[in-house]
Amino acid sequence: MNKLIIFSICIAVVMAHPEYQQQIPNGAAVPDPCNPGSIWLAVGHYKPTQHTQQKNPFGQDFIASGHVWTTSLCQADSDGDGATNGEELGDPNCVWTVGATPEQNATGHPGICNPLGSCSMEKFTCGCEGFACVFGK
Ligand SMILES: [Ca+2]
Repeated sequence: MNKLIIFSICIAVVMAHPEYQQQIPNGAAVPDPCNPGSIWLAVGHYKPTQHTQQKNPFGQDFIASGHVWTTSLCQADSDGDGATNGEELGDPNCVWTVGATPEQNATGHPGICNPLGSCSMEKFTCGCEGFACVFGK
């Protein structure tokens, strides 16, 4: 039983859903707020390169929109830092469509408060694991 659980966790951890990167503007070029100059590949998750069970607020909103970049998802501020998802992902006018070149580069992470720790609603800290990402260490 434990081997099955560990196996399942391993499968979940290695998946970063690269197909979803193509569904949002600059999905493969979102800056990593924990490591300036690096890219956060798993944009809906709390780990930069890994699928995690706990989605960040943008990941939750992305699911709610059916994994589609809609005007309402673009205009939302999922992480509550004052910048819309579109502004952070380089689509400030919410005109991007799949396959198009975004108007601008991504300037922030839509699911992690910028600057880090400035949003009272989010308890994320760099390097957090599991539920610590949601509830704080
Ligand atoms: Ca935001």
